[in-house]
Amino acid sequence: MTLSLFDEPPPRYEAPQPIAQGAVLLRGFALDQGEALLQAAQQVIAAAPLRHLMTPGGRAMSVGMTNCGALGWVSDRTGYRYSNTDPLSGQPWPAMPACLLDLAKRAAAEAGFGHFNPDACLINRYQPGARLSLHQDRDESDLSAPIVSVSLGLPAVFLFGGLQRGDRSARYGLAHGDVAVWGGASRLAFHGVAPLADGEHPVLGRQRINLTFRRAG
Ligand code: MD3
Ligand code: FE
Repeated sequence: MTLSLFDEPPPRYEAPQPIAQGAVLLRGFALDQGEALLQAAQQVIAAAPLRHLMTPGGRAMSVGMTNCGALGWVSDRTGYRYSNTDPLSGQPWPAMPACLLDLAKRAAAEAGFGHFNPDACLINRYQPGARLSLHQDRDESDLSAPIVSVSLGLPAVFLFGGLQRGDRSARYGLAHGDVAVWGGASRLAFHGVAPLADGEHPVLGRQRINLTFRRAG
């Protein structure tokens, strides 16, 4: 029998893969809902457009961002914070679509974090070349809650470091449908995303969208 690429079963979710204390990869966990998640994200983006936020240092971020949920992460010359309104419109952020909230809760539970109730979902849009330099997520008031991240579209190289900026970082490929959960001892780990390589995703084209769910308030 000849085995060709075309005979391989399509990728699907199998099992949680622990990568560090409190950090779990759920490869393919969102695959069967990719279309619904994308539609929900597009609805949010239509109401609260992606924008390149200014860092406190005065540079525009290469990643386009927006939010849904009660709180949204924003950055400007005065610093980083969560806001209950979109600074572009002065209006509350769009509500978190039920399919997004549901996926985040199920992923957290699958990774061993029950009772996750996110009030913020940051939507990151990467075009080729966009990157996120090494940082910690520490603007949330409840650091005992994990962060759930969902990757859609082009694959990215995710950098996962330690609790000190100088710690060596490991690299993980994150593909369409992959979900990661970061809590416990990994909650304050430094992390980032390498510049996005160009490519064409069958559904999303030349971009990657990442959704991160947080308990911010
Ligand atoms: C590890 N986003 O929005 S998600 C961010 O792919 C962010 O857009 C990246 O980092 C992205 O802040 C990575 C994965 C992630 C999110 C939060 C973490 C990994 C984390 C918090 C602690 C440790
Ligand atoms: Fe982060």
